[in-house]
Amino acid sequence: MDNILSGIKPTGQLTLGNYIGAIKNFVKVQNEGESFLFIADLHALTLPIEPQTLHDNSRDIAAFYLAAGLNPEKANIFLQSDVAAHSELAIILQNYLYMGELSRMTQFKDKSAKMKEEAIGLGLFTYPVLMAADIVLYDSKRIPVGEDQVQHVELARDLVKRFNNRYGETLVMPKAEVAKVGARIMSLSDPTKKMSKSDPKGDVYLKDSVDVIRKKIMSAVTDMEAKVHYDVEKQPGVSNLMTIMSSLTGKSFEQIEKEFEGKGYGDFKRAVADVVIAELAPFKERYEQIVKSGKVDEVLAKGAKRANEIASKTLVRVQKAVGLYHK
Ligand code: AQP
Repeated sequence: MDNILSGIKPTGQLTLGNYIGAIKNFVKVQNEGESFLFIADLHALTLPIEPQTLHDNSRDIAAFYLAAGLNPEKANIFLQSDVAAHSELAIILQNYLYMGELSRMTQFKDKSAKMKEEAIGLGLFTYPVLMAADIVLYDSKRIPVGEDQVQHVELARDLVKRFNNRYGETLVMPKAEVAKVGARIMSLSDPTKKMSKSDPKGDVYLKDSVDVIRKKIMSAVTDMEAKVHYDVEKQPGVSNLMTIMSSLTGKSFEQIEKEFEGKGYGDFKRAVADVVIAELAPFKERYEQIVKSGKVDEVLAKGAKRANEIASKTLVRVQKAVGLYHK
């Protein structure tokens, strides 16, 4: 069985996009191999964040992992910063990726677009190097991610090929796994943009109350076509709501179109809100119980112990390959 790896940056509150594009799939695959599902707290430092916020968000994500159904007896849940090998390996691997490649990364271009060059942190630029280290440390072949992270996984694949060509078979080749539906949930207020934690306009947060979720979905941007039809170009808002419904119910776009034939957007949005609330409400209750139980730190410690065991072996393998390790 192949190892599975993925992570989430604790840069803000988790969104419905993070849930559909990532967490829901983590739960699905957790029994299909050993999984390493970490909280990417080092990655969260690539843009300014308050220390307390980073600390609280990190534990919060772990609690949401558990609330979503990740079983800590099977999945290794840990903080990236609890495994020093992530940083050590990144320092080595940065020599096998190039400035040109990193400057072509969409995430870097998007996030640095409005910044003055002098203010762009090096960490934002070298993000994919650390992400490549995250991936290869656990010999993981399967990387379940949303669409926006596929480019980084592709770069990690290039790096593995390059490294293995130079030093012999040392690193395992990873592959991104993207859900057929829901790999890119769009903002409710601007459906041409991705729903993002750091862009609160148009987000549904996993922590939102039932009333807030309903209100946000009822005021989602739609169009003048007045028909529930999947067409990302002409009807991006409606298509996004259909994607949300489809990924949470398993209904196809055709089924949804049929179900709402002749009905208005009000009826459709109410039904989407019902589906989202039905998925998230029980989840929120579990989350609150988990936070109260104080179990999160224990789960993180257990996950870090196992992660360190595997990661340190890979690190030594890489150190030996490049000629660093002499013991
Ligand atoms: N809108 C989305 N639709 C589907 N999947 C998504 N993911 C994020 N947004 C969507 C997936 O969630 C996982 C964790 O993402 P991340 O926290 O590591 O970083 P991100 O991709 O940059 O997510 P955000 O929410 O947009 O964070 P910020 O605002 O801090 O940059 C990944 O698998 C991602 O694909």
